[in-house]
Amino acid sequence: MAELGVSGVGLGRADSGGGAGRAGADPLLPQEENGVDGRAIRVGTRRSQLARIQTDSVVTMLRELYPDLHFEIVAMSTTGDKILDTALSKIGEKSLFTKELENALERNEVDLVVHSLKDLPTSLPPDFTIGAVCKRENPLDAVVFHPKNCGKTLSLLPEKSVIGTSSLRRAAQLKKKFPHLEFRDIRGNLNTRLKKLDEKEDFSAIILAAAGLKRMGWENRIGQLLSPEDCLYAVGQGALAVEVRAKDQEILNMEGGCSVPVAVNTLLKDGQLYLTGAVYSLDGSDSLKETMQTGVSYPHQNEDGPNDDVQHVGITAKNVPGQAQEAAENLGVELASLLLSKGAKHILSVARQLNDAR
Ligand code: DPM
Repeated sequence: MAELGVSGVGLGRADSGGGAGRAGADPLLPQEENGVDGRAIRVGTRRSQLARIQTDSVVTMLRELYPDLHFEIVAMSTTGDKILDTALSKIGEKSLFTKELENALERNEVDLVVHSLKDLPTSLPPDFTIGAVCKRENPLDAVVFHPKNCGKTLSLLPEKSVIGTSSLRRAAQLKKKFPHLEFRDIRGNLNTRLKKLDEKEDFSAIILAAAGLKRMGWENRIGQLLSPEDCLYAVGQGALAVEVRAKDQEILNMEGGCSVPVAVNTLLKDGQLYLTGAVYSLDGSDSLKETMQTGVSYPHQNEDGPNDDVQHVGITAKNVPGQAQEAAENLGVELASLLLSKGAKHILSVARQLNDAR
């Protein structure tokens, strides 16, 4: 899986005007030279401002990596955008925000689709795959307060204050932690929700992902960041994923090209985890490779499953105790530091420059 480093976010480019327009039909484009094998690369997105900002940030990175390719953004609405009067959890469709985009992928109307990773169902239909995941933003949930509650925290809000969220995950955890508060559904995109909060007296505060607020430029509205003890975030929250057709090798190759020549290998043997990491120059002549190991033996399996006191591991592997996960993660960090101390950064930046110049 390639990792794109998220950098600049821009709203520079207008979309193709709505619907699933085919970029190839644009008479102004030189048809032979505008893409992989002459293809224009069409990138599908939802229409909300947040979705557009997210998609634009990915397209900006792709344009930097592939200045000769032509990218076109195709915006469309999904069920989750259209049904605004029903609680999310009651609509009864898993792929609320992704289905229409996948349909367009299937019909070759778009070639890539940018999603929030957490909006993707746990397993994708077999015809699709994730080509890239971008560097994750802050994964935590955040509280945005009504202006009249500015400076407060959830625990300081008066008895029976109403908090807006349509996330069962958030409501369930926060009800337990803050029993003096009431929770009510609030739907619509981020702009709509913030408006509902600010311009009425219905809600004392709403809960949103810090990542979305940051991307919208509304970081200053975060009144309280919820620690994992208050509210565990959703799997994948804060990361963007690029979904592609599993059989579209040309696009998959392109996505692979976004990565840097970093390689790892892991071996689990006799309670020891061995991790080998390496970086390479483009022709492989210059390289750096190191192996480190750590003990991950778990003497007795905890009866109620793995303990989950590891807070910085975003994904919890089933049946692996927290200690072992933590050891594995620390090993990765230590290995990366070791490689960096030996000059990995230099090798990678030369490789990146040379690759950009090709
Ligand atoms: C999913 C949920 C929500 C979104 C449910 C959950 C929040 C719904 C709500 C699966 N998708 O998190 O428990 O608050 O009523 C969504 C947001 C982002 C991606 C907005 C948000 C942006 C952050 C990111 C909606 N999807 O969660 O505030 O990139 O993770």
